[in-house]
Parts: sequence; C-alpha cells; structure tokens
Amino acid sequence: MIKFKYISFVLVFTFAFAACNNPEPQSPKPTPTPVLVKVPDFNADSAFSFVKAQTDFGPRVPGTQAHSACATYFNQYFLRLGFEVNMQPFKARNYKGKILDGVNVIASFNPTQQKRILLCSHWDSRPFADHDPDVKNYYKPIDGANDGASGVGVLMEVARQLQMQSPSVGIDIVLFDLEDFGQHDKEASMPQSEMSWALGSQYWGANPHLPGYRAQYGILLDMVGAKDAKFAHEYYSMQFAPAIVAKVWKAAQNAGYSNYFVDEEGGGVLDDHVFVNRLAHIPTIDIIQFDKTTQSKFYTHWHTVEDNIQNIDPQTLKAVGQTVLEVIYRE
Ligand code: AHN
Ligand code: ZN
Repeated sequence: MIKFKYISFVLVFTFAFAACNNPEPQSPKPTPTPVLVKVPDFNADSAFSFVKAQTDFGPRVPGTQAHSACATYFNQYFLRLGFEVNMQPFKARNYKGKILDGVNVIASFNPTQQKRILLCSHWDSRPFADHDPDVKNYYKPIDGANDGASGVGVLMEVARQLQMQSPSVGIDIVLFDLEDFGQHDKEASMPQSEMSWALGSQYWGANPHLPGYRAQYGILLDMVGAKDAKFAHEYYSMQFAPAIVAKVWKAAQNAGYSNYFVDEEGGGVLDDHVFVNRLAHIPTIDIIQFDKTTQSKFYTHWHTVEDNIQNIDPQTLKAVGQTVLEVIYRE
C-alpha cells in the first residue's frame, strides 16, 4: 500500500512537472485500472438450439428410447468439448413402488482444480401432464422444454463457453435424472409423496460421483426459459445459502437483468437443491421462476402439454446464462 502511494505520488509529480514545461500539455496517461476479467458473451441462440435438440428427442421419460438416446447425446456432447464425463446409473423407486432406471450425467471442467463450483439442472421430463387444463392429457408425457430442458440448454452453452475460455475455478455440471417423477397430482396422495421428487439428486447426494466430493457452492437452474420470467429468492435457497443468493442476484443486476432477478421472497420448492444441501452439504441455490399470478406459483404451462419449444424465449435463457457466466468468471 505504501509502495503504491509512493508510486502514484511520483507519477502525479512527474506529470505536473512535465505539464509545466510543455507549452501544449498532453492529456495525462490513464491511471492503471484494476485487472478486469473478460466475461464471455453467452449466446442465447446457441442455448435455444440445445433446448430444441432435447425436445426433438420427444419426452425424456425414464424407460423410453428418447430418454436413453438423450443420455447418449449428453455424454458425446461433453466428451467432445473435452470435459471429464461420469455417467452415473442408479435405480430408484417411484411413488407407486415401481423400480426405475435413472442416470445422472456429471461433466467436469478443470477436474484437478481444488476450488469448484457446481452447476445443475434436471434433464428428465415429467411422464404426465397432471396440471393440464384438459383432463384427457392428465397421463400424457410432456416435452418439458422449460421444465428440464431450459436449464440443461443453458448449461450446455455455459460448457461451450468454458471450453473456449477457461475460468480460474473448476466447474462440475450435474444433470440430474428423475427429478420430475413425483406423485401424480390427481391421484390419492401416497405416504412419503414428497420424497418421490428429485430422485436423481437424492441418489447423487448420498452417492457423489467422487468420494468426498466438495464444491464451494452450487447453482441449480429450473424453468429458466419462459418469456418475462421472474426469479425471486426461493425459500430453501435463503435458508441454506443466503450469501450465494445475494452474490448471484447482484451479478444479475450488475449485468442489466434486474427485470428478471427481482429482490422478492419466493416460496419454497422441494427441488434438487434441497437434497444437494441436505445430503451433500454443499450450499446450493435454485434459480426458478416464481409467478405470483398462477395457482401453482410456477409458469402458466407448468406440467401441461404446452410446455414445449414454442414457449421458450431466448432472452430469458440469455439473462440466466449470462448471469451464471458473470458469477463463475469473477471467482
Ligand atoms: C414439488 O412440486 C414438490 N416440486 C416441484 C419441483 C419441480 C417440479 N421442479 C420442476 N418440476
Ligand atoms: Zn416439473
């Protein structure tokens, strides 16, 4: 500090001296600015194409051809970018006791770096449109363009940016399976029905892909693609990781996305981050759309057959993706 002050004194003095002797003083040399990180520019069209690539498989419901083909697609995508990829198969019981086959996808960048950040989303799509306005659709699977594919699409674009310009931290992208096989809303409730959600994160939380896996913090993306979405401070995120909520919302607002990232309290959502917090003890937040005006408090097309690519707005993907980049490149 003393050294710095001394140097600036010398610079100012030298400049003043030079100015006195020069009939046409030149403008002073700009004072050195602190080193600024160049945060990459998140490409919204690219992210949108990754969302569409997923919905083009059809609903990614466990046990279907679309589900296994999409898992292969993720594996190849991340391998081609040079990530270390861990496909984590697991079995879990659905709310009716049926055994399901799931697979969590873990893609790691800078795998030897100690300081790590976890980014996650779920990649499965809900097997039934139990909130559809039309009863005939109650047992139809959904495309899950927003509910599932949007978060994954953002993370696939983040991965592409990481590969082009490395941040100083290590990044683990975890795509959880079987988040959305929770109890059907129009059937009589089963005991423990709350535990029927987020089966992939429940498995990973208890069985991390590496023994003793640690990350400084985690960010979960869920339903990040609807037009004019609002992201409020989700309740469990505030319980487990209030400093991360503050960090991320501040980054969003500095980047010009305060229309999306609002400083309001959102309700609590029993989402993947709850199990990452409870079981893996990694402070993790959920960026999830909160809509005061709908009955579900989620977006209008939540768990309906209208949750398709037509209802995805690249501008929302941009707000979320750019915010994630701002956070990780400033670490
Ligand atoms: C519950 O409604 C208990 N959890 C919702 C979490 C969710 C569903 N995220 C996407 N789809
Ligand atoms: Zn859902």
